[in-house]
Amino acid sequence: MTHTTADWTQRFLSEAPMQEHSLSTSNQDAREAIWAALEGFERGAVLRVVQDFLRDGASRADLYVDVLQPLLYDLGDRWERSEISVAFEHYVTGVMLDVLARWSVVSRVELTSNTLVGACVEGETHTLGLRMTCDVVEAEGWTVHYLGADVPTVDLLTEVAIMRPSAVLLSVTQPASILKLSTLIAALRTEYPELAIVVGGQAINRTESLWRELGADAHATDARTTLAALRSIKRLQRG
Ligand code: B12
Repeated sequence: MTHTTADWTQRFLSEAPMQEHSLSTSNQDAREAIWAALEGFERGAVLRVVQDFLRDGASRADLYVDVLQPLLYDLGDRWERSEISVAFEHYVTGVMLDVLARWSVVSRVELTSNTLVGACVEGETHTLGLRMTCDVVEAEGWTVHYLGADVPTVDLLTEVAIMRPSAVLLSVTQPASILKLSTLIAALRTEYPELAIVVGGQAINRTESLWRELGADAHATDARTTLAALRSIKRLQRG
């Protein structure tokens, strides 16, 4: 059956989100403190809250999934309700990219033989979630090549031949990008049958079986569960 972008959008809207975020008190405190600092344009205060949160024993996956992710979802809801400007959303994005860059650590564990390429599909500029997943996997000893936003399908196909990853992480936030993802997966399957393909992002998260229908090998709803998704793929266990 051939799907159009309108089909995917309609299906996205008819599904309830699969993931609800329950915030523990410390997560909620951190999130509120970060939000207050952002509203006061105090980038340094944001970095200090993050530093304290991690020093108190939280992992980067905790920071990403339990604090920053819900804060960013909330930011989007506020933008949709016209409570904040696009300029303020850009400011928050800039501070978040700074947080990610500062706490992105080189792996403390032994390198595995696995290499990963992470990319947002063509037309998709929401990079923060992909960046978080790539960071968490890299910290577990994978070699990660993060390509970021809006990677043209044809260029990704070329780059896979050069980088020779064992897996790709493909991110889609908007339902309008699912058609591109579907085309990309089909092309990767044809050219690189051994390549493991893991998909994620909000456009995929709403619908339990969508990743299978699209022909991916696995799906993870957030950065914390991405490594488990990769480990579930038998081809990679041999690597
Ligand atoms: C920041 C932001 C932007 C920034 C992005 C900057 C950047 N460098 O990322 C900019 C300004 C570019 C932007 C643009 C747009 N945006 Co915007 N944006 C957001 C916002 C506020 C936050 C996004 C974010 O970082 N979320 C937090 C991350 C951590 O969550 P996540 O992406 O879900 O990632 C987690 C998981 O999904 C998973 N994951 C993600 N990727 C992958 C991949 C793999 C392989 C795996 C395993 C897991 C995985 O792990 C991640 C970490 O746990 C969201 C609100 C929201 N609900 O997210 C709106 C939002 C996504 N944007 C929206 C819209 C409408 C747009 C625009 C169309 C606006 C416009 N008119 O121009 C454009 C689209 C541009 C494009 N072509 O892509 C809508 C999308 C609605 C929809 N259903 O399509 C949202 C939901 C806002 C809203 N409430 O309406 N946006």
